[in-house]
Amino acid sequence: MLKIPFLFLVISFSTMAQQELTWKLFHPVKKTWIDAGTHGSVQEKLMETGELPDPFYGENETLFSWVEEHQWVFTSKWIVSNELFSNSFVGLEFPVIDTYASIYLNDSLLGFAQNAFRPYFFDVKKYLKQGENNIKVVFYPPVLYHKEKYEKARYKLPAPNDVHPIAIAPYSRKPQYQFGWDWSLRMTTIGFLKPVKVVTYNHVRFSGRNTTIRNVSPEKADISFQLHVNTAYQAGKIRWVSELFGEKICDISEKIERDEQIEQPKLWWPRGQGESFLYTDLWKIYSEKGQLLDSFLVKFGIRTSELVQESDQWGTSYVIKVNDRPIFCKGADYIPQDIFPSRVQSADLYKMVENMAKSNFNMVRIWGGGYYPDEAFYTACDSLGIMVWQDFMFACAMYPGDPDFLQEVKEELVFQVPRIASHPCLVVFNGNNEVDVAWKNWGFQLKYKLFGADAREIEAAYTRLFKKWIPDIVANYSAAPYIHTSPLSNWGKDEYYNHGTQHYWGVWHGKDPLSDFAKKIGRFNAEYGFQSFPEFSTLAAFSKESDWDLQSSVMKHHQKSYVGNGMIEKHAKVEFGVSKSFREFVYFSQLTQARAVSMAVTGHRLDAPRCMGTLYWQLNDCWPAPSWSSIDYYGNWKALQYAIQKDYEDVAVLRSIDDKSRSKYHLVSDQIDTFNCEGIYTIFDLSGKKIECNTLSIDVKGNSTTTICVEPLNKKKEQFNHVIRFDWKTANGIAKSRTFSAISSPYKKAEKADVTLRFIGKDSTGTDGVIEIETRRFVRNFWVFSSKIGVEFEENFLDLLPGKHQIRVKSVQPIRQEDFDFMWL
Ligand code: BMA
Repeated sequence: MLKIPFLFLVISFSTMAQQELTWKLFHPVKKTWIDAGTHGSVQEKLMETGELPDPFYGENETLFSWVEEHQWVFTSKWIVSNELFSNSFVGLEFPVIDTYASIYLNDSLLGFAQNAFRPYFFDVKKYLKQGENNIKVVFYPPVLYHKEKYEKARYKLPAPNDVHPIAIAPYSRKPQYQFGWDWSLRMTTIGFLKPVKVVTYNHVRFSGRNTTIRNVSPEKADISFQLHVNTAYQAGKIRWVSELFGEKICDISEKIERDEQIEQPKLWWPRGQGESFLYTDLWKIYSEKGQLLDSFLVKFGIRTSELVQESDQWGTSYVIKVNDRPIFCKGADYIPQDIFPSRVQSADLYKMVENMAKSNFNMVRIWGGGYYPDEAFYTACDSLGIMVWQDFMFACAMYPGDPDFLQEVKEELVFQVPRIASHPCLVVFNGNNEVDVAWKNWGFQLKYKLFGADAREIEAAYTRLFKKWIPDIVANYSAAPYIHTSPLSNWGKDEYYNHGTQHYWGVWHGKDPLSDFAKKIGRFNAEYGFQSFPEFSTLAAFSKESDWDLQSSVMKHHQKSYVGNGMIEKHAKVEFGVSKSFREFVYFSQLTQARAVSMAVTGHRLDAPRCMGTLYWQLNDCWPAPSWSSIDYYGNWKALQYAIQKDYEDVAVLRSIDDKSRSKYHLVSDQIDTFNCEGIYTIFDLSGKKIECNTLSIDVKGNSTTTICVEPLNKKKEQFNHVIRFDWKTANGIAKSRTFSAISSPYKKAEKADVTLRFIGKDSTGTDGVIEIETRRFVRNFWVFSSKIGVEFEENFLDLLPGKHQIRVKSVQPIRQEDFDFMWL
């Protein structure tokens, strides 16, 4: 059992002067110069000039492939004033260089970059002159850079997601999804993904900081704060003034440390378990002569985190404990929010985490084929109480184990581990996504002809990297628990579901029926999911209505999974019948996905404490396309997201289907305290007539399930089409409600004329308002959507009895009644 003490985060108000460089980009084919601003990839620059179109539209992706066949040169003219030159130190800070690049200043080589997962910094004063200076950065696209090595290699490292014939993704410390994935286009971006800064300073430069808790008890927490000084520094002392802890004189060294205590610490808790409390401190750092060198606004949280993997009556547990309390983890897998990382802003990251909190998540898994998110992501998770399971950036391929590669990984992790582990949200690090399971089960040996010494070399590289090198770095730079891979157990045989983490892919990648989502339950389900199509405004953003056909080349192009759209069709047909149009297919696809994942979540929650976690695949998208996401590229919630919001309630009503096909309704709590849950459940026939009303008064124990009722529900024990609504109160007295319909025989469906929709705008801009639906008959899974992108509905996909109903809506742009349309089953 591993325990991690605590963490934290810092916002810096640096007193060092900074300036951003602006770039020109040389077009290697046209031999012309392009204004390239402060940052953004070559591909984005070519889109800005109009040379290349939106890669998301139609099949435009294919027009981008030539870009990675050329070297690209960025230059910047930098006028160095006398004043700037008079500083003792001048540095160049490159937060993200993507990826292989030689960096020159006035023709002197400053260095070579080869890792997009860590920043680069160069002290450059000795190369500078007053007046005009020239910076040149030559980028070598990954395929060009590794081609020779790849072709000469004794064997090819398996990288099944890399769609290029020269599949070099595993050699490259660059986001793996950009080489192609089963939900992503290929776009190997080249350039500076963040602005390059000139930094001047005259004393020490603080390049990072982190915090570790040594011990936590109800009486006190021992905390250690570190400031990193990792470029030229002068001997001497600094005065470190903290608003919380007072002042301290420290010797300057590469890592300046101070140990502090907090009496009766207020703990940080994940959402739903208590307050996600953060301490705030202000640090001011002075030189011996009293000059202010830097200041930091620091927020930190105190908690312990532990991963329990023990033999038990079922097999091997996988339980996350926070502050000694086992937590049932609920959430999803998060992938990069854009194929162009430079486009993702802090506000987008915040919005994504806010979506998680709104949907009652308490955990997110940052999946290993993307990149390490910016501070804004973790800061949002800290404040909204979302636990982070952090993968390191390795996925579904075999990786090298040579010293150069290991050294690069070390440079990356020495930067990333303390940064991420300093946030209270971080609860576990994971070495890779599906590397171990792939080697053991995906037939790599046959496909890539890897036997004997070659196979042994690959296995040794795995052990060296994921079982020795990375865990040593994690232990040196944090106190976080670590697992070498996920899943720890493959899907397939019954016994496999009894051990550790599980990625259940038996429905999508196998032949299992949809109902198996409720049955194949791992001890901690870190991936499982089903694809759907995004809504019409999203489809319209990348295709013409004439492409709205599963056989059109555009729809086929956007479907990146080898399994294909046929799998969606197959299950949608079983669940909802043959769709009469493409639009209906889109709707059915979302309903099928919601049903599939909901069934799984219900199974997982009812199985606690045997099962202690559920993370569905996948939360979001990096471009508009059919995929496993519950929120599409433009932020629209699919049917699944609305279902998850209800399924993940801390005290939820869930429906399961038993062996006799009867519906069972359960009250499920992941709260720690026992409380009396009061409520009612009401049964209506489809005309809206109340048939029965029953009171609920249940002593809900911590982490428990109580079955409320089983079909047939009414006192006469009759089976009939009905709607059942549960209204209950949480421990804090918050009113909750959930409605289900149970349809066992044909009924007269509503026609177009039976349903009217009215939008009542709340204010003059029309960005906020209410949708009023009036229906004369029962409508099932009523879906209202907008032709405009960015409209948020408070609820959707509802079962509505005859009468008037209201749904609150919000939009980023003005909306009118004509923008809305709807459909139902
Ligand atoms: C898992 C993930 C991803 C993939 C998904 C769907 O393997 O880790 O690699 O996109 O399944 O196939």
